Amino acid sequence: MTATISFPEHILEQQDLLPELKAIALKVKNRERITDAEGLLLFEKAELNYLGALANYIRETRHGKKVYFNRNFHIEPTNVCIFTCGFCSYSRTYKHKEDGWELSLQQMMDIVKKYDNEPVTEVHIVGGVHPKMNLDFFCDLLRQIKEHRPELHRKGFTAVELEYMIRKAKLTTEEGMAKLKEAGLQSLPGGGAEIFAQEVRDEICADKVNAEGWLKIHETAHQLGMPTNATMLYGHIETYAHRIDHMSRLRASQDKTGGYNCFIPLKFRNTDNDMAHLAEVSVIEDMRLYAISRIFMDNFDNLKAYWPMLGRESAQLTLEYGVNDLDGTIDDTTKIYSMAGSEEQNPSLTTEQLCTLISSVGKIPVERDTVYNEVQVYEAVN
Ligand code: V47
Ligand code: SF4
Repeated sequence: MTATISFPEHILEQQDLLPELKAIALKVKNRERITDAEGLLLFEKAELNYLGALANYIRETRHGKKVYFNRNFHIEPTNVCIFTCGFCSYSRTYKHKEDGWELSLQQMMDIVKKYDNEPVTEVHIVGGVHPKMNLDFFCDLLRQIKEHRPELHRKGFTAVELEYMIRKAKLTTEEGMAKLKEAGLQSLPGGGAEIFAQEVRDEICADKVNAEGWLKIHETAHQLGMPTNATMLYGHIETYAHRIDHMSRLRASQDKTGGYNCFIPLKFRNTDNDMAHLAEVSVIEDMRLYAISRIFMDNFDNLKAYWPMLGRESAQLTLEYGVNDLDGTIDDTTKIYSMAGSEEQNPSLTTEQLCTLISSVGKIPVERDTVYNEVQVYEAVN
């Protein structure tokens, strides 16, 4: 969608604006891509009001006042995990599996059936990497969900879970992904990307799939016709240069395949994990990051703020900094953020509450499906 939006000329008229920042603003005005060095400069030198004006301009030229959300629910098959990411508050090792949960197929189908009369359009399946839950088990789950409710979109498994289950099944990435697709998988969530730079991964998630492996899984999904999301875990030990490197690799991957639906920056939360000694970044840093993501990731149409993790008020604020998607009206079916210290202990918003959150800041709530087809526009909610 292209609305007629005027460029915020006042930015260019600021007396004390650095010439390099003026050049970036002109690039945005002319719809030109900014370089990695310019992205870095934004992190180092740009003020919030400058970033917000540019990001909001881009957002409005693409989406007008529309803000998307989705009606979905989560299945978290297990929090038992063979990996030991330092930021994870959610997983339990196999040795301590009695402290965690392991759902059977029947229990997961009971969750699906709980939503039988609800107008949800998506199930999001994500969890730990359990050594005994294998590819065939998840193919059975996908088949059963598809058989029970064929129109419910099945989005599932991070590249970390997928890489492990496919390797264990002794299949190539292409074979494994094709098998999952055949069983009913339709798209992938964006988790597991963290920060791509290996020196950061060595410190925060040394033992799981690396950047190349993550990108390979996603690009293979795209080749098979399955869209995916992409995340970035920010606000821990990474530098601004690491963030730009991460976003730049995703931007290049999107140039190659065009298969990413959206970019989702995830704010590191520091409760009950091995990185709890790190302070969380400020709300201003959050907003700067969202705005820079909108400016830098020029080939990602959708920028998502995941409200169960950010908190609903910060998520609402991101709508002025380039964000056009607030994920879902999810029930309290995800534990990943409440266990990591998000203020959202039981993340749940009704459609009405989510619409009010969006319309109270002058935006138009639009329910979307997983692949961003509009389901319903809520023009009149206040
Ligand atoms: O990869 C784990 C993150 C991700 C913490 O695609 C943490 O629609 C902050 O990717 N603080 C998994 N973040 C969840 C995920 C996701 C969530 C919602 C929507 C979608 C989507 C994807 O959660 C992990 C990691 O980056 N995470 N622990 C933490 N303490
Ligand atoms: Fe396991 Fe994912 Fe937690 Fe890492 S973030 S320990 S892969 S559940």
